[in-house]
Amino acid sequence: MKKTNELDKDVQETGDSGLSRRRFLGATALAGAVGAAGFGGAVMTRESFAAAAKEAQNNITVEPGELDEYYGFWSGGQSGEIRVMGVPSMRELMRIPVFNLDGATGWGLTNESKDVLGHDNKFPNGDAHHPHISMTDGRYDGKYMFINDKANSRVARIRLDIMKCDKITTIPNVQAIHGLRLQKVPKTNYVFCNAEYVIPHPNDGSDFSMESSFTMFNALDAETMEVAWQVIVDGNLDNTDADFTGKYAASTCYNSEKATDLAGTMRNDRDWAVVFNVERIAEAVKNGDYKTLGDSDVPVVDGRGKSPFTRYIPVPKNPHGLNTSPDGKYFIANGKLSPTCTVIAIDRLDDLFDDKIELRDTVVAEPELGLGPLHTTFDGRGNAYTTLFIDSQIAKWNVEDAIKHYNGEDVNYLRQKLDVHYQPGHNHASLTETRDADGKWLVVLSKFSKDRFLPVGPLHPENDQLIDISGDEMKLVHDGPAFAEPHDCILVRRDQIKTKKVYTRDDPYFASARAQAEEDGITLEADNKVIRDGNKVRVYMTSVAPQFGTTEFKVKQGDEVTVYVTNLDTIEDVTHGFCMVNHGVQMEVSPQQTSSVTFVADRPGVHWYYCNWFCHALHMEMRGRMLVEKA
Ligand code: K7E
Ligand code: CUA
Ligand code: CA
Repeated sequence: MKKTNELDKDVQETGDSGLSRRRFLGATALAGAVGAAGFGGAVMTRESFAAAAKEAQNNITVEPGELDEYYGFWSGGQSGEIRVMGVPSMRELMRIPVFNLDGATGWGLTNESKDVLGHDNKFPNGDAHHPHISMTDGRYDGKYMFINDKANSRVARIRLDIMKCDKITTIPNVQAIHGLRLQKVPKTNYVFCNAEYVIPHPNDGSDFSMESSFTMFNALDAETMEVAWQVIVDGNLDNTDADFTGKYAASTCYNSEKATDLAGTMRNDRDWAVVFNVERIAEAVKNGDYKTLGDSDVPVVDGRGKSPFTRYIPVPKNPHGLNTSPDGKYFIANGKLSPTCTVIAIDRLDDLFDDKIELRDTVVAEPELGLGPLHTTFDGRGNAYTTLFIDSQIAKWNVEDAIKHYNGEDVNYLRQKLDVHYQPGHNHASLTETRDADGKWLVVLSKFSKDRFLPVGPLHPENDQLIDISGDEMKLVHDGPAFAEPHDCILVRRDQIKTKKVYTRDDPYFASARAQAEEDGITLEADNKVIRDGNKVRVYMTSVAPQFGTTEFKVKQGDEVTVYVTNLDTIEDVTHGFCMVNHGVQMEVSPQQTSSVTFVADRPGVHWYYCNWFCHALHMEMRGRMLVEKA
């Protein structure tokens, strides 16, 4: 086995003209390469990385009491959550439960979270991949974050002022929402998301054939979180991104074969980058030129074959990531089973849709970069950074030079390759998906960490690596272990996020508690009262450190009890909790917040409740008793 840097020379020498043996990979080659190249020939030593880190231009040390320059938002993968990081310190600042259950905050237990998740939600899991923040004119506006759930075909929205999830929508008639990106211009009106798997329509067990199967590209209204429209496509859909005109979005398709088996998905040497004409789709929907599927009333247009809505640009091979350059010029499809990325000129798409040029005429470069290109990110200075999953490297390359090379000029577009540890999936440079791409930091989310951390049993953490890209050379400066499984992350300047430090009492997050209180004649901010309503009992209490407003209440065995706690503390950081011992009930009540939780008092006797968020020197004493009379 050659060292990876020798192989890179092969790639450069072979260029675009000849098909090297590495040009296309079959399943066997892929598996072999992960085993050998991936885990074998590290070029830099641990010491040389340490030395490079010391020379990095950007200071990664954030002293105690100092604040990070960037927020990082990490998806939690199959953990179903979002993590808020500080960059460059790589400190985890917060977790935002979304599709998962979270006992600390009571997410999935409280009525407020059930208002979002659905009171009949059956799913305790999620698979969150792609967090993205709303934009105005191609710049983060700090209002919302959106994230997909591949596991249960949902899309969630997070309010960034309180960093809580406030809406979740299930996408109808599809399976597995994967790629998710936002309209950038004029602002994020649409959330674009790909459904990955093809399923029969109707999927009611009457027909399992591929002929009646398809998947769809979906757009949600970012404000209402209703599904605005769906587009039926050929093949399947993987990742997506939008352009900087507001007109186009594009998605990768790795299964143009519509195969149900692994070998079948690799039959074609080229699959597609599917371009969506958002303008035309929206126009057709506005004109009532659509159909609906099954019980859903979401407008559906047919983008299969030669339609006005889509174009299928052939790109090699089982492509994965789809990334828009921050100058707005290019869509880049990452080859995965081909060592190439395909650069598509966005300013040629008008002509493509008007049938003035051929599909491949939109391709302006197809640089060979190395094995297993998955995702590409940008520094705003014309350079692109592509993860090479199999080579365990980041390839830094210059887009305009790659275009010159494609046009036959003798230029080297590759700038540098840096080893990462190991098997990188996504990478993301600071502000790279916006006009503000500033080329300071690059985060690489490595899927394997094997020898980088103290061993913790057979399940290993991921390795999130931080790279200084501000100079000519990439410099690895930090390893950060992460639990399953950040697929993607974004970096946002800290001044672009404005959060509340305490809730305001009119916050819609607890609107349903307020509505119930009004119906019961209760003032949440003052009253400590028990309301009986048949076998439903509503206990309203306030909290001020270190006391609950109600320290004892009496119910009957079998009563359905709802406890509302309103935290009257106004001081930043004085969060209380409410836990009913032996009842599986626990929740967060932050300053000026109302939280509520419902449970059945199924056992007679004395049941203590307590504050489970350390709030005061007398926090242990912040408690009370529920007295349950025998039925
Ligand atoms: Cu893991 Cu963006 Cu879901 Cu690539 S995706 S790695
Ligand atoms: Cu209130 Cu602890
Ligand atoms: Ca394929």
